Amino acid sequence: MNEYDAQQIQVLEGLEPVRKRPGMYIGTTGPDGLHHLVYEIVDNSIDEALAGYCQKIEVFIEEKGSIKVRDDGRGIPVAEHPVEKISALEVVMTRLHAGGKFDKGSYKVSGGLHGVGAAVVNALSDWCEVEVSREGHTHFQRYEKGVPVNPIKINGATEGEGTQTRFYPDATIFEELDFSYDVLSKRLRELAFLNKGVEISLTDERPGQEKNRIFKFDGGLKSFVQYLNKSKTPLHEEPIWFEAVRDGVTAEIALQYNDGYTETLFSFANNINTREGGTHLTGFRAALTRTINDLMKKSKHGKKMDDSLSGDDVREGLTCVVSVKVPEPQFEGQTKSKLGNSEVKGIVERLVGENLSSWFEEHPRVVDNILDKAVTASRARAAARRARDLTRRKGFLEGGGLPGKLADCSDRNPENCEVYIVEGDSAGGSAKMGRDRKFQAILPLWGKMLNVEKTRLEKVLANEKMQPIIQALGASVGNEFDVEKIRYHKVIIMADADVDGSHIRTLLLTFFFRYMQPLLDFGHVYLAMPPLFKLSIGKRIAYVYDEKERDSILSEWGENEKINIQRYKGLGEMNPDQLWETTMNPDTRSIKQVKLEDFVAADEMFTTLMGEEVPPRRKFIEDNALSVVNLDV
Ligand code: 0RA
Repeated sequence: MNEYDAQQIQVLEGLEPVRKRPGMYIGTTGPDGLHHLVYEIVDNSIDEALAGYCQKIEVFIEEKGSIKVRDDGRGIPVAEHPVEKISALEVVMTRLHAGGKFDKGSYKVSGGLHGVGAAVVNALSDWCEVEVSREGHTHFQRYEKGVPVNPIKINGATEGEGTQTRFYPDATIFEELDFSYDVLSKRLRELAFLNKGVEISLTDERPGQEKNRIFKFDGGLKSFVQYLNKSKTPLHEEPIWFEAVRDGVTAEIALQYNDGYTETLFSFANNINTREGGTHLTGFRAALTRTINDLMKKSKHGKKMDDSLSGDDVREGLTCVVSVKVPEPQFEGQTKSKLGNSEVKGIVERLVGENLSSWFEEHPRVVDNILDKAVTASRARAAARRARDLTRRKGFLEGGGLPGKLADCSDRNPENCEVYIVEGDSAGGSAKMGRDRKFQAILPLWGKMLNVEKTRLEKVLANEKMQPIIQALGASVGNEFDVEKIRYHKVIIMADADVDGSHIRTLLLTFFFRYMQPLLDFGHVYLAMPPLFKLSIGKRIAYVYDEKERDSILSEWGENEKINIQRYKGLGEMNPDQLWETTMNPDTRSIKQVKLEDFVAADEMFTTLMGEEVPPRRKFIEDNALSVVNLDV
């Protein structure tokens, strides 16, 4: 086997380092790290698929919570390793083979741990079992905490080929062992979009939770953007799509405009979501802006437009996925999710320029639609710019001044600080009096709430309700939003526990999602949880947050007629001390952190609830009305 040349046999290390410092290999031992184990195993199968030998990958959450991943690739090699004198399979499972090129002549495309993923999973598993079918037999080995418990067993004849890995994570390493079907499903769907034609299935076999899904997209990224746009109105039926290779870099890109105002752009490098962008994205954006400007100049708009279209103009209403596969990707940035390879920018820029131009040549009608949209966007922007007092805008976007109604805190370290966004002047007043002014700021909202889902950025910037929020956070907005500049690490929405409160929460979350998304990505947004009831007998007092809790306290205290039950209708009913005690004091309050786990699901939800189209909203309400138990009393 030619894989084992001298260079590749270098340092082979055991698995102790992985068990000693799991964080170094999988990031965390929390839920993210747990799910990462599955991705590592699946990545190996994806590589086999990209090499052209595997069509189908099946993932199971087994009855007792273990994971099984099965593929129909060639099977991990089982021949004896010339130096280690054990089978290649055992080397793959039990050694950190530095260099990463151990098992392939070609480079590894999918993300992961450069070929040591299986060994890392094995090291962090209570038990792990691999069964390889190749050369007419199945080859089986079991490991416990990374150590083989038997020599490889060669069993009966088999015709098929493939690899099956089962593992149960080590409870002494992970905080919890509960695999989420939704989390796995989201990533597997994404992998199926990114690797067209590969069938990836997920089956939950846990009692009471049985379900199954199969993902297979022959359209690749074209299917991905159609999926992203499914609750929107596209400007053209067929997404623009192309795939091309240059200097060893493969780029696959799909884009489709819709009639909305937001830009939805996903980028991937070697199947890893590059949330922080990078050179591939820069190259794509440059080429898109240039290509559309070239078309504009040649069009009927050419003579009438004084200025070029800006990047924002040409990306309004754009849904796009950019995926590149790079031989030696370099990941940078805070979360190592920014592609750094400088050569990629030029490569992608040229590929996109050429392919977009020729696609547009063949689709003149689509060009007209896109140009109309971009030119309208550009005019709207220009008009808004003129109408507004520029200096004022500059001041408030860059943290020059603070809004008049903000009661700021005294601490200047954003990590310690929180801002309560409060609807209504009366609740705002109680909150100002009840707070700890060292680290808690209060921003009361007033005026008519804007639904940002139906507006352009310009209108948002001019809105009297939104402006103070942008100003108070001090980190700008939209594409310029810089999460590192925020003045508070906790942004707490405090609204009543009723229908109006829900409406305000939803409007504010829509705003954060569309215009300050990193705020959600980094977990800075919270919901205050004011109590629903106050129960008391004499001096004994309990604040409770839902009906269930109320009933359990009532039965704990005994069915005593003297229990006084007060239902709070709104924040305004509480005096400052009560508000502090129940809702604001970090030692006694409970707050909910809002996190963005699934962009696609969130996007769809906001589009449905807040967007222009009424029928999907009606359907959503009809489908969900029955599960609303306590609307408002
Ligand atoms: C290296 C060489 C060969 C197969 C694989 C790796 C392989 C690894 C994994 C991990 C999960 N599934 C996999 N499928 C295949 C094949 C070498 C040959 O047959 O010549």
